[in-house]
Amino acid sequence: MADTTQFEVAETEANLVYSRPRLLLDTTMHYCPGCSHGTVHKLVAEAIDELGAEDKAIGITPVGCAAFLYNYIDIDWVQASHGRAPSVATAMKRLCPDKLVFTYQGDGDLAAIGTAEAIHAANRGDNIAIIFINNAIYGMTGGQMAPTTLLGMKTATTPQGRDADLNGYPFKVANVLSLLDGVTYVTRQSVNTPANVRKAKKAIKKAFDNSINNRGLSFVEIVATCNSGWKMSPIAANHWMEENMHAAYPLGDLKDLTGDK
Ligand SMILES: Cc1ncc(C[n+]2csc(CCOP(=O)(O)OP(=O)(O)O)c2C)c(N)n1
Ligand code: SF4
Repeated sequence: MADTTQFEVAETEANLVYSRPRLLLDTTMHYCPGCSHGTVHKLVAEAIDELGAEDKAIGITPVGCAAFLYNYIDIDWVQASHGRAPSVATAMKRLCPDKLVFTYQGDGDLAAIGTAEAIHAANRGDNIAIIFINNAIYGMTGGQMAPTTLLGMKTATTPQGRDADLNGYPFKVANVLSLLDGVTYVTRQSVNTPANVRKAKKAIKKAFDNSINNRGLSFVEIVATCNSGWKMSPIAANHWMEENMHAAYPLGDLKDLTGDK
């Protein structure tokens, strides 16, 4: 008699087009529906798994909405307070040079309170990867202006829109870091379409591979949505990002000294 159970399993596997990344824990995420963080977490988990780096990976988590990232991906983590993630990553990488060491930081964490740490880690050329989520706002603390907030953009602290005379200009972190000698790979990606999700994953994987192989500092900016902070539906936020954020922060590689390695 045919083993119908075996047949059903085989048929299910043949039809499988999508499954939860192996390293992504089966935990409900705390993010608002539509937030980019969840998508990028998935890419981080897949990239580590595909590199076979599960036992090598050490992630450094930020303050901000992604502070609980350590609850979602099954690797080793260190939680760093207020912008200090690149300094903690520097220490981890120098103590464990064969590891994949990366930070995951928002624009408030990296480009405001942690500007010095990011710039000096980059200038030292520490062999770490930085994943930078630029959603142009402080999501966790209630939607205040971030250094990357666009001119004219309304936030809790710029209710009339960001004014250059009063608030300065959007801080183009990737452009600044790409000028530094210790930085070997700088790219700006987004997760607004399936094609861009695939490109973002490729960039994250390359940055992680650079860290494992000690090829200098890699910086992957992901231009992202914060639909709650922007007070939009997820779909409207995606459109708004495409029209406004991608114009101010064009996607693509800004620097690549590591080639196709
Ligand atoms: C009043 C106040 N100022 C500063 C902080 C420190 N802080 C914690 S989260 C955060 C903003 C994080 O924003 P971002 O890094 O852009 O991450 P997001 O939440 O948007 O992902 C800040 C400034 C705080 N908790 N409260
Ligand atoms: S507040 Fe913004 S960044 Fe935070 S989880 Fe919600 S959508 Fe995401």
